[in-house]
Amino acid sequence: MPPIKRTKFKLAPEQLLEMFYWLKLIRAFDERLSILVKQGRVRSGVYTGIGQEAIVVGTCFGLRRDDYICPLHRDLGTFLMKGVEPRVMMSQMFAKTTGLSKGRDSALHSGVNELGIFGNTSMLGANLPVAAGLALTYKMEQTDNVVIAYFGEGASNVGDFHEALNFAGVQRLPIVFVCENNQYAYSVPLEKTMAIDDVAVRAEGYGFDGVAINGNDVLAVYQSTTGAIARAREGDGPTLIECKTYRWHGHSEHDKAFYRTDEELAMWKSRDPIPTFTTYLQARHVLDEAKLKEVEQKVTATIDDAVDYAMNASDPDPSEAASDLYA
Ligand SMILES: Cc1ncc(C[n+]2csc(CCOP(=O)(O)OP(=O)(O)O)c2C)c(N)n1
Repeated sequence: MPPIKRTKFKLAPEQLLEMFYWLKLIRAFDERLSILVKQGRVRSGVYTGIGQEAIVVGTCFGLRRDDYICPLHRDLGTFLMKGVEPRVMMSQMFAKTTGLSKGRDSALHSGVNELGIFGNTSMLGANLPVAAGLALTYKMEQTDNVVIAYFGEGASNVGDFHEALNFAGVQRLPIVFVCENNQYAYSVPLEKTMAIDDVAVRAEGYGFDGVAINGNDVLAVYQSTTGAIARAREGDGPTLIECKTYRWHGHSEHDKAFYRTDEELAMWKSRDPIPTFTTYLQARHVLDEAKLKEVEQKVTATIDDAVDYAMNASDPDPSEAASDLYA
């Protein structure tokens, strides 16, 4: 695999703190959802990304509002970072009228055109050719926008993935493929689905660079994505970034994940992206006890407010089930 040139970047203290806020907010959002599922209060299927937040924050941080993302079932945090209000996102999980789809879908398939969020379908990998199509539009319209397309290592084994990468490579499309390699596709460990160690090497077969990085290091993710986005904006085509990570919970909140060991989970929890980044911020004197408390209070207040708002919002009226439909 050809080495991708190291991208230089500089983030101001306020930007580092903003990244920290997002990591904490996205973690808290998922943790609260997990509790609400156990209390039987959430109607949607819930697929938390706890442990994977550095990928969401590192990839979305350098995006513009008019860039497009094509998220996965596990990427609720990308919606928040792209500008969906926590209240609206929580309402979506409660299937309330104040949610993105006004209570009409299982929470994971809504998009927001104005914010550049594509509504994914359930079929694994199916978002990738659509993402390539969006990138083709940008190329044809000669804008400098980019698309970020997310997928799991499991999805990288389906045909759609290979077609999308091939097309993006041939057309030199402004797209960044982000693989969230969390070691399992549902209950299946990656060694049972792939005969290679790194998904990143697949990019070479389609004529562009792939890189495998520590997906639990928010700055490493940001660095790779910043370089990939800059190349895409300049017309230099796609990049594949494979972020090695781990999901702490089961595939979804109903999955107890008996297929993995406590030792394995403990090993990955010791690589939690948040304390690592906290230590870095403290060492750089960007974060002190008072600021940490401030961020934590803001996060808790935001989540409390979102849950209150969603729980008190109205349910959809069955008579409106067929409104807003178009062909
Ligand atoms: C084409 C297709 N096959 C199977 C499924 C059922 N399914 C949903 S999620 C999932 C596992 C996904 O694993 P991965 O792509 O690694 O993403 P992760 O959930 O680990 O983030 C499976 C098998 C599906 N939705 N679509």
